[in-house]
This record gives sequence, structure tokens and C-alpha cells, in this order.
Amino acid sequence: MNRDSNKDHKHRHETYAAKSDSRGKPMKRSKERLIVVSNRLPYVFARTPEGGWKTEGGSGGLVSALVPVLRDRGGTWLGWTGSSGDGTGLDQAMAQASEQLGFNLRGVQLDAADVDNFYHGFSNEVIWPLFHDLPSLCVFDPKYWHSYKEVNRRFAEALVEECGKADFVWVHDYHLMNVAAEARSLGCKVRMGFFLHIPFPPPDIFFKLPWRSSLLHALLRFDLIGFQTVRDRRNFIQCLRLSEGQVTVQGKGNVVTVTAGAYTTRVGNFPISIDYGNFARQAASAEVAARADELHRLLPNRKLVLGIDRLDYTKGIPHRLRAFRDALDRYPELRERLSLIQVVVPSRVDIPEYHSLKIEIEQLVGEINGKYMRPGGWVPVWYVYSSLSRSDLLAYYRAAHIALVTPLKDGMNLVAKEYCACSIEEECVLILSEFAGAAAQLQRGALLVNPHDMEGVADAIYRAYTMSDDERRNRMRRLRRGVRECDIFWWVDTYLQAAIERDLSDYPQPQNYVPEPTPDYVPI
Ligand code: GDG
Repeated sequence: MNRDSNKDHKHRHETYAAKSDSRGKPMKRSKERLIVVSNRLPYVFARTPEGGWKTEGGSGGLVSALVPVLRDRGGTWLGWTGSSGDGTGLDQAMAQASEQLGFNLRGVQLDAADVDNFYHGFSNEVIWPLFHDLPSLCVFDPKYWHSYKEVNRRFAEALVEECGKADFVWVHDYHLMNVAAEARSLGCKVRMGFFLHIPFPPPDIFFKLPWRSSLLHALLRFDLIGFQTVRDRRNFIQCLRLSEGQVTVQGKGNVVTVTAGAYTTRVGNFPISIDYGNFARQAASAEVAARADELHRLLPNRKLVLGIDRLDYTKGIPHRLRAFRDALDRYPELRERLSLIQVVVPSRVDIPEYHSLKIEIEQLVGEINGKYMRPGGWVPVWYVYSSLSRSDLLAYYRAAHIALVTPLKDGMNLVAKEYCACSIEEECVLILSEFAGAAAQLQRGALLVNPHDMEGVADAIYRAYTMSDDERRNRMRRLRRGVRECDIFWWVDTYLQAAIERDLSDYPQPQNYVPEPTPDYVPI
């Protein structure tokens, strides 16, 4: 990990959390140690051919935001090491990494059966499709559920050994929804918060889960449950109402208190974000500018449309390609004037659905290019199946005139926010699915689309292509301001204050913060 950027983040975190909020109001500062729990550690430990361990650092927004907080408060990050084989020597490698990081790393080992049943099975073949409204892709195998409980129990045991009474435990994501319940059954009384990075489905979808009551009860054992959006929070409360009958909800604003049966907890919406400053700074660097120019030289005299996604059926890549084809079919003036760069980052390729998705995408790219490409001339779709270096990613963001971010369903979607941060000339257009969590915050600057509406998306592409300079600038300025003011550091502080300080009047609300719309504003 880049040391300078860490210093920068630490400084940023301190200016946010230590002294005053953005309105200059003094903020309380408590110093509970933080225990972060996530499925994967921020570092991946892999065997070298010589039998040692090599460490690869995570560089995502969550890691860069939490590392300075962990250093500042002290604490531990607990998670799976990423390896499932012989762990000899791993403790030493982790101790070295902890030393460098300035806080503890604690590993939970999974064996091959855990990886199959807990990780690929329950997490990625049950919860992932179900929570993204795709129940037909779920494999409700009881052995997956048993393994999920067992692995969550192991995480809870490690947690109980690790944390002290005054610590605050922050558990992340859908792999670990049972951790609080398991920890409570071991007698653990520390304050525990949870954040769900993916959407929470409405009752008619959630109720298909054979273990729905257990899972709801398990979530209620956290002291604060964080969702990305109002919609997710509302879905969760509706599921509770239907499952538990007597449910009371008190309070208003970002966090409400919910009592269901014997349990009372707090439930809030906290839209995750990115390290805006870092993206904007790096996008402005000479290296990124040169790479972006090179892309324009390679693909001259046209506007570039960009799609960047992990290979995943929730990201709506085939729908997007069909919409792009429809735009070329119905708006001939776009031909030779527009190219789509579609980057697909390999992911979960050993799962059959992902493999067939890849084939479908490649067939569509072949069809579109076969129909419109002229030998030696314009290529409508540039398809890249690979992960990108950070500077290539930024160069694509910076070079693209239009971003097509059209997931069928997404917890937030950070690509949309990163694109805005990198559009430093403020001349670009974001086309965004109304089913991405990000739509709640970005709806006023983006062109919102229904990704299932092929003609609607095609029309949005045409509208973005023909949009006046003034409209593009106004929209992008608004988008960038929103992302800058509610960045990843704001997100961490907001969540931790809600969790630890409890006094929500101390929220560091940026002055121009655009509150989330009322739940029915976005047609979801
Ligand atoms: C889950 C939820 C929620 C992508 N390709 C490359 C690359 N990326 C980076 C992007 C971005 C991240 O990966 C993808 O984040 P998303 O938010 O779009 O999606 P998920 O991975 O599905 O994340 C999602 C998120 O959690 C956070 O709560 O927003 O809804 O599903 O940061 O930049 N990075 C590099 N090369 C690539 O090729 N270096």
C-alpha cells in the first residue's frame, strides 16, 4: 500500500473526526478500539513457490478509509486470509503485515469444504442472487446453510477472543449476518454494528429463503444495522413486520429504533462512497492524462461510452449491449461517432452462471461488431476481458464522454461515483440505472434509466450524445459536488458516530448535502 496516500487519509480522517464537523460544531471524540470483521482481510496471503507467503494489499475505498481509523483508535481487522490449504507460517506473515499496518490482523482459516459451502454456496449461490432479486438463480441447499452457521460461529469465536468490553465491533456484509447472534450465544456483550453492502430485498423475495426467520433474528442481535439506502432499510423493516407481527419503529432521519418481539435495535441508511480526493487527484496526474490522450488517439473522432463491471449477472451487461445496439439501429447518426468500451473484470468464473454470462456477452459483442464494423474502420464495441491497473482504470474514466452504469440491481455502485470524481473537465454524462443504490443520491445529475427498458437506455445514450455543453457541465458539477461532500470518510464517520456516539444531532452533514429522496421518488 502506498505510504503517502495512507498519511493523507489519516490526515483526512483526523480533520473529519477529531475536532469539529463541517459547520464548525465541536464533535465528541470517543476512543473505543475498533474491531472490523469482514469475510476477507484487507490483505491476501498467498503461498509462494518457495513455500513462504506473499502478501498483497487491498486498495479499495473501504480499506483506505478504515486503515487510518484502525491506526488512530487501535484495533483489529478480522477475516478470512484467502487461503484454504496448509497454514504453516501464516501467523508469522500476518504478524509482519500487522506490524507494517499499525494494527492487528487476525485470520480465520477456512478449509476447502467451507469455501465450497459457506462462500460459494450460501453466500454466493443463495444470498447474492436472492438479495439482488434473482431467486430463480438460488440453490437452497441445506448444507450451505449449516456451513454458513458453522463458519459464522468460528468468526464469532475468534471475535470473542479478540475483543475487550469497551470495543466496538463493525461487521461487514452478507457473508457474516449471523456473527452477532453467534457471539451473543457465547456471552459476548460488546456493541456490534453491521453494514450490508448489497441490497436488502422486499418481502416477496426475501420470504423465499427457507431460513428467513433465523436470519432476521440473527440480524436483530446487532446494535446498529446499516443499509445503503432508505429502500433497503424499508424492505428490512417490512420483512420484520410480516415475520414478527408486532414491530414498532421510533424516530426519524437516517437512523430509527426498531423493536421486534424481544429485540430492540437501531436501523439506518448510510450510502457508502469513495475516496473522492484521491480519485480526482490521480485522474489529474500527467500519467493518467497521457493514457487518456492515447485512448483518444487510438479511437479518434468519436465519443467514448464506458462500461466497467465485474463479470456478474446483476450488472446487466447483456442488457446494456442490446441497448447500445438498439441506439445504433435507431439513430444512424451515432454510427462511426460513438464507441462503447466495455471492460469486464473476471469474477467467480468457476460458477456455471458466470461462465454462460461470459459467453452471452461475447456473442453479443460479436454480433454488434459483425453488423456495423467496417474493415480497417470504426469498431462499435471495444471489449476488454481483464482487470485493469489503477492508472488504466482512471484513464478509461477520464477518457470516456459517457458512462453507462446500468446494473439490474446494485447495493450502491462505486463505479458511478468514481467516474464522477475522475471527470475533472466536468463535461461528461453519467447514465445510471434507477436500481443502483447510487441513484438515490445521484438522480439529479445523472440520466436515470430502467436497464430492462432497451429503448429507454438507447434513447438516453442518444440524449447524452446530443446534450448541450451547458447541460452536461451543470449535471456533472452537481454530481461531483454530491460525491465530494459525501465521500468515504464522511461515510465512516457517519456510521461510527451513529454506532458509538449515538447522538445523531452531531452528524457531520455537509452543507450542500442532498438528502435522500422520499422512498417513492425513485420508481423502485
Ligand atoms: C459491492 C456491492 C457496493 C472494478 N474493476 C476494476 C477495479 N474495479 C473496482 C472499482 C470499484 C469496485 O471495483 C467495484 O465496486 P462496485 O460498487 O461497483 O461493485 P461490487 O464489487 O459489486 O461491490 C456494491 C460495494 O460493495 C461497496 O459497498 O457499491 O453495490 O455489490 O471500486 O473501481 N479496480 C481496478 N481494476 C479493475 O479492473 N483497479
